[in-house]
Amino acid sequence: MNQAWKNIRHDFPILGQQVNGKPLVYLDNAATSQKPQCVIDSLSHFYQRDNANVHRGIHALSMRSTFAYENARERSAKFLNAAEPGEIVFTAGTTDSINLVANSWGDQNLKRDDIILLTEMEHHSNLVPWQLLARRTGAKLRFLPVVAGDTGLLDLAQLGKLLTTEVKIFAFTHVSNTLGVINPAAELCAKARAVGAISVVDAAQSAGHLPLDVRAMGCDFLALSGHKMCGPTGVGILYGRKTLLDAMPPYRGGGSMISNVEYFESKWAPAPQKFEAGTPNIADVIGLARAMDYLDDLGREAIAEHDEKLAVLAYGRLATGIPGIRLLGPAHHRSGVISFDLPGVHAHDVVTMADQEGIALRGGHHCNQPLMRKLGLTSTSRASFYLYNTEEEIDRLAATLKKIQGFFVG
Ligand code: 7TS
Repeated sequence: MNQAWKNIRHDFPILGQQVNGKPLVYLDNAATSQKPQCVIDSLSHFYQRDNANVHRGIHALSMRSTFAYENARERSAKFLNAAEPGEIVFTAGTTDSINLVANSWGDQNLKRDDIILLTEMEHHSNLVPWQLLARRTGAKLRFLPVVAGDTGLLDLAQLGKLLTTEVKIFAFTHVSNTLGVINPAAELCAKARAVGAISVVDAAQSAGHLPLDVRAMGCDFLALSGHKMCGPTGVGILYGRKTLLDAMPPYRGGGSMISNVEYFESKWAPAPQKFEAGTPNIADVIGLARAMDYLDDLGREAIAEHDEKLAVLAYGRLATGIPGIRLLGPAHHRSGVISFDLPGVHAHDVVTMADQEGIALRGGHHCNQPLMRKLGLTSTSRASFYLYNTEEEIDRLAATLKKIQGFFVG
């Protein structure tokens, strides 16, 4: 770990507070991460010095904001190792990115009885847009199962049977927001390509946690949200292979996405502008690029190691320290998301009592309702770690869960 890690908690002003009279332990990072001061500063600096609309003015402020916005695109291409900045479309987040692919590529390329292959562990964001596409086109959905039990691993042995030539899209999550499992993205993308399907990777839970290289992964599309990787809310990225983006129709119409407009028809600007209608989220795009610098200064390998170390430690401590607890996901080789069921205690009670101790958890179905049903659950409690969490916080989590169990179950 390099020098940048030394005072890492001081980079996040929000972490210094007390909640319910106790020092805050923020373990809801899978929902959204906290923001370092440098990202907060980049937003206020933009509004204090450079604020102007992009791609239209020739005055100094407009040129500055256009420069910063397009620099952020270059920064994002480097962050993902895309072949060129033109493969980066700025969106409102993962949900928006997936809807863009489903509506644009999906409507143009899918026909009745084609198959959209998903997995049983998809977040509703990577399920409902495909259901809507299937309804519009007559295509069908198919699901790669999760193996029986609680390891959360995909049943890869079924892939050969499910990934047939009728499959046109294989969309899957890189990291599950409920199970914490890391899926073998490169292998899945290669298998999709072998049958002529496009691959769509939901990287909401992996961007900012694991090193990401879209060319090594071999994906056709990849979606991420800025707010889960130390960046602002309301901004995200759709990475798309340039040849695919070039051939796709626009998803939304408006200013900035055209090359020429007549009363009855228009011509589109090239990608990625074709997909960025209207005034974009300029400040937050710039803030997201600052978050990428922050993460790369720490080192994404080091972040992944830190997440996994905490998750494995927490898994072991809860498995041995809390009798009867049901832990989801693998014990090792996992991300920093740990969901659990404490028999006899509703997840909302766990979260409410943990909050009394200053600990922020999430309880519910985590936008994973079909997976919950498959696991025979309606909800779980979830602790999710990120770069500023510590082993002492895991001690507090374990002690608090013990107390909660004692209170409800005796
Ligand atoms: N995909 C996955 C795997 C996610 O975990 C989430 C958000 C999304 C997509 C949607 O991201 P958005 O930024 O467009 O909303 N997951 C969660 C969660 O687990 N708790 O709150 C949000």
